[in-house]
Amino acid sequence: MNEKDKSGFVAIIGRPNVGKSTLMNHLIGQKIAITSKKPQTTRTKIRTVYTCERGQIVFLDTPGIHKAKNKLGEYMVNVAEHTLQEVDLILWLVEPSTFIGAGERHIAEELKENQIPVILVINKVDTVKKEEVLAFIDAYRKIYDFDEIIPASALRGENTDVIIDSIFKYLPYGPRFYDEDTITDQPMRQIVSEIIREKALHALDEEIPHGIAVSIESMKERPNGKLTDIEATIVCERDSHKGIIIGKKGAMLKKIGSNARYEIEHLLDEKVNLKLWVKVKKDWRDSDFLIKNYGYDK
Ligand code: GDP
Ligand code: K
Ligand code: MG
Repeated sequence: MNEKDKSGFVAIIGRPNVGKSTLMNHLIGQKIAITSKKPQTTRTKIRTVYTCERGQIVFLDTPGIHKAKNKLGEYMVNVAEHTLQEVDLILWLVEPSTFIGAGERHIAEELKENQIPVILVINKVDTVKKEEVLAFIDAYRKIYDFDEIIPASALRGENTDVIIDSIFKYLPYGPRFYDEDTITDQPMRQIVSEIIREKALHALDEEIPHGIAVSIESMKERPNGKLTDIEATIVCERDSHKGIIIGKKGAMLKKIGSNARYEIEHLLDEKVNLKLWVKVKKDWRDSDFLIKNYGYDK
């Protein structure tokens, strides 16, 4: 350890779909958190690690803070609010707009409860005119006394280096928490299940909303170290959904499987034999037991 190393925890918060996972993936340089156009894609707290010569940043990507509609929603809000109490800094992402909704005001009120520094990132500035950005900054200044406000584009990597520089200003001096080549402490099984879920969400488009989960039944590398066998189940809420997920002559499931396999092979850097099943579990989103069973309990 270098005496001048800084290390700390940073929570990324913000409404669903503002680009939290995209930003974290960009900063870490490898795909960990899944992203999609559907809100609430991120259900669990994902911890990723950024290491450089200045020290180490541990990012916690939280599910969005919003009003819960069911048990899964409640669980996601809990994770988000919990995270805020255990970090050195909060990175709050918003859309480029002068309209500040009830959701944003709710987050601002939550943040006033503690002393943790807050950096506001106005993301997706690639979608607006440069001269508009000052107005967004002014609007947000009125609801909270931010330590910094940074306009950025997570998708294009614009100003993301400024975000890293600013984060280090607020981290305490201290040793690193993880090895320098660690990028996540999320178990590989969980990452694999998130990849399958992402591919399913993409392939199914708008047909099936949030009612799917993926459980990994087994994941085992063959003794030759060149192939991993994975068996996974996609869980949905209705028989009709099961039909859609399987598709005509199994075409949909095949597409989900081959897209997922391609990405998992890339991640594991070896061949993958992926077997997918589909199961119906009615109302799993309202069952504490099933939510825990599918790995959403931390
Ligand atoms: P999260 O729910 O906050 O984690 O949001 P995601 O990272 O899943 O992103 C939601 C959508 O916004 C995805 O389609 C992203 O590609 C898109 N997105 C994220 N960042 C940017 C950005 O800087 N510019 C633009 N144009 N799109 C973005
Ligand atoms: K999303
Ligand atoms: Mg996300």
